[in-house]
Amino acid sequence: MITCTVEAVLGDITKLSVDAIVNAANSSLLGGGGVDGAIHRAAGPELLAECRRIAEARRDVEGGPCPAGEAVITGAYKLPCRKIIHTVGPVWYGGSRGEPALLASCYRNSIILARDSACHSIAFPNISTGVYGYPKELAVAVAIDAVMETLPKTPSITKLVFVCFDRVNLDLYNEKLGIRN
Ligand code: AR6
Repeated sequence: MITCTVEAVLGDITKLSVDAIVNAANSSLLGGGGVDGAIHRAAGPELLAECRRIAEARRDVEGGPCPAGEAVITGAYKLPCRKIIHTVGPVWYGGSRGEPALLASCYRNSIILARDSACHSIAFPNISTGVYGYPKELAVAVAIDAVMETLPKTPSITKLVFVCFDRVNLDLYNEKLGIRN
């Protein structure tokens, strides 16, 4: 049974006052464009300093510091949320390189990390659907399925938000979540 509210909203994830927001990072953990750039700009330079320390500590991880599908957690500094979970989505190569399983891992591992860090609410961007080129419609299905499979194991998570940056993604999420507007 799922005791968690799951909803999709249109907006900028850096503005949310949830316990944890998720960043669509790259495996260096050292920032980039898209939502990653927006989060680092809004959080301030201390975020990059913490990411550097984590990356240094994980430099021997194969495919690291943070391989696709994995997640790490940091403070949120100037953001209104408490924590930032940095996960690395797969680059879309056409779907034959394990992209769906890696994308599902991002959602699963982020939720588990949130639970283990006493976060009760979590907000996700549409991981991999920007620079990494994952087709939006396919990514929505993977994201919602992964979340619905994980939430029964994490009852302390009571609110999960999919933050869409564009109307196309919002409509896809609402359709799959069964909400019409
Ligand atoms: N709030 C919510 N969603 C956003 C925001 C925002 N402020 N800004 C962009 N998006 P992307 P990826 C949406 O490219 O595909 C970075 O350089 C955007 O419209 O940010 O996983 C990293 O360092 C899209 O729907 O992430 C990596 O190198 C979604 O966020 C690489 O991009 C994801 O787009 C990761 O690529």
